[in-house]
Amino acid sequence: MQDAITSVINSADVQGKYLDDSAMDKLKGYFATGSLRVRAATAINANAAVIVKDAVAKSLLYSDITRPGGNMYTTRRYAACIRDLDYYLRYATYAMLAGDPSILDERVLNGLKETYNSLGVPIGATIQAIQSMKEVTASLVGTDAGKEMGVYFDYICSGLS
Ligand SMILES: CCC1=C(C)/C(=C/C2=NC(=C\c3[nH]c(/C=C4\NC(=O)[C@H](C)[C@H]4CC)c(C)c3CCC(=O)O)/C(CCC(=O)O)=C2C)NC1=O
Repeated sequence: MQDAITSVINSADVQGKYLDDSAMDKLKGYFATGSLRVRAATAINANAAVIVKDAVAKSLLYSDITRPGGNMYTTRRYAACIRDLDYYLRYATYAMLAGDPSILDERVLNGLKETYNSLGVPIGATIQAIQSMKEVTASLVGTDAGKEMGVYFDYICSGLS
């Protein structure tokens, strides 16, 4: 896993150079948003279950997916779906704190699409639910932090599609 600091330093080190202006600007941007990130993560941690529940209500509930024949039908599969959404929220929050998406590649997206396809988990509906979490999260944490979280929710969606 990388973060905004290690990724800037690693790429300077590969070239054997001190940090240049653009590298310093990246670091400045990251440090300047530090308290924004911590405040957003605190709000998300305290409201994770509500964020997932509201996102499900907005996107999946009362659709064919929760009826017989749908992939969320039966409490076991419903629970697996809720658990997956909670993974996406938690890992997107880690990535937002780190300011870097690499943790998503390593711990969430690796092999996920293949798993979903082999189990018949609908990817389009999953993406809709993640987009709903993005909206619900933005309304909780405010526009700036919401945009930053949006980067990582979108990253998961493009990794799935
Ligand atoms: C932390 C990294 C990580 C991820 C991401 C993860 C995902 C993941 N989701 C799974 C299943 C599943 N995922 C879903 C999800 C859904 N079905 C729908 O219709 C909805 C659209 C959607 C929720 C948004 C369902 C229903 C299953 C169970 C499928 C089955 O067994 O038939 C499985 C198969 C094994 C299991 O059931 O636990 C994995 C590995 N596991 C991990 O360790």
